[in-house]
Amino acid sequence: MLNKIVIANRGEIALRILRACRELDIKTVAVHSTADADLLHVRLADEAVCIGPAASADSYLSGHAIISAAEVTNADGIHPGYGFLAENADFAEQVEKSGFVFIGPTADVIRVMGDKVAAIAAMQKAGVPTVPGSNGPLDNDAARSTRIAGEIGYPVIIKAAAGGGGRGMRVVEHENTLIESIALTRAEAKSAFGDDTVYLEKFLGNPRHVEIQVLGDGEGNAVHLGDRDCSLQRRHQKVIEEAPAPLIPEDLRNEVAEACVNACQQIGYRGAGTFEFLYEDGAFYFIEMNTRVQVEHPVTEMITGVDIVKQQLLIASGNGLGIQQHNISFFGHAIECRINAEDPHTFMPSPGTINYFHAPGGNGVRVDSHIYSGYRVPPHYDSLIAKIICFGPDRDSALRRMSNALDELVVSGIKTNIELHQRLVNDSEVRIGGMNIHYLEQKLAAEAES
Ligand code: MV4
Repeated sequence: MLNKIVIANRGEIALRILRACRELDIKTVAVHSTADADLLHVRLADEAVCIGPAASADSYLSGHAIISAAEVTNADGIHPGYGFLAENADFAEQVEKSGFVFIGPTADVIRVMGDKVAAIAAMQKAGVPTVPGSNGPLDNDAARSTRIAGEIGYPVIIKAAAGGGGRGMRVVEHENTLIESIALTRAEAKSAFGDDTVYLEKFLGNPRHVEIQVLGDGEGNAVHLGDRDCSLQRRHQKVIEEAPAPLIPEDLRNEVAEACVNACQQIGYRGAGTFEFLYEDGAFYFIEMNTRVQVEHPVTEMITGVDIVKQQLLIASGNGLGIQQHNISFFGHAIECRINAEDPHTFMPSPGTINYFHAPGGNGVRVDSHIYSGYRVPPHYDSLIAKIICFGPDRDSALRRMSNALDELVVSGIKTNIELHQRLVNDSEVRIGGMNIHYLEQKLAAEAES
């Protein structure tokens, strides 16, 4: 069993990891920037090490500083959380080469999934449904690219192999702009990622974002924890997530989840992972795999009772999965609202001091947050300050609980998106469920019109 780990992250997820460690009697080392000395998990951790100045590049993204902190505190593992170095294969490799356990997949697997072309190829091989596309990189043969796009049919989308999460993509509506679009996407990919590999897919116009959560032990055993719908997003930032994804035929849901499990078994996947799909007209299309814990993991925890972060720690300790698919059952519905410190009109981050914080509570209400009355939200990082997660026996009860929880929630002194969440959970379309990835942006645009 891991004895002591470094929590290489900040905010709510650092606290979430610390809590899981407490349950498993794993000692904790908080590593933090100078701007984060007053974070809740820094106070609660067994040890704390300042690893650099406020700028992420000099602290949370400094692999050397984090590994040094593991060395001086005699830790045996490093949990990367999400963001920062969580999906950096070189970091994972350095961690393991330095003799520490990286709490996540092997560096090789992270590297494959970071290359979207390689990830898609691996999934196709394992029988996971993918988007019709070039099935490999585009070369500089214009005639070949034109033929591929023509066969797939317009519109198509050009994506950077090193991109993901919405970075480095371009939609092409017609053959007459294909070649210049490939060149532009290639140039942008080269400067953004240092890799100009691009590929092509059929562009799906109105899909939903549905993802499947998996756990693997790295030895060929894997389970799935069902799906989540994360379609309510703005500029690639998820706003509300829920589990299970509404209005999907049960047989299809199970079929795709089982394909993901197969893929994990085939690649010997270790740790928690998320298969991202687009879902349109009753079909699933794999687009990317995330090799880390996700912000939205609590909705899955609430409908399965499985503690995903605890599972990550158990797997990293070499204890295997401890659960088999037949032990996992799904009950009820859960919804998560991401509370951000942001301007409700411009969506610009709105850091500052929270003079008063009151968390909602009650049956089926979970609050994952590092904030407290008097806490100052620093301007240097992500604006996520709390996640409110509500569970109910069905979707409607979960939504009603969320509306009540949002009424109880008080965050004063800074601007937040609480009011946006209130409007959303009471929106008639949201109440029906199954919105596509454009719904929120379209609703905001319509509200701005009137
Ligand atoms: C797509 C797509 C439509 N067709 N791929 C954006 C983020 C990255 N994970 C993949 N993305 C998309 N890929 C094809 N073939 C539309 C998007 C997309 C999107 C996907 C999920 C959630 C929100 C999105 C918002 C805009 C575009």
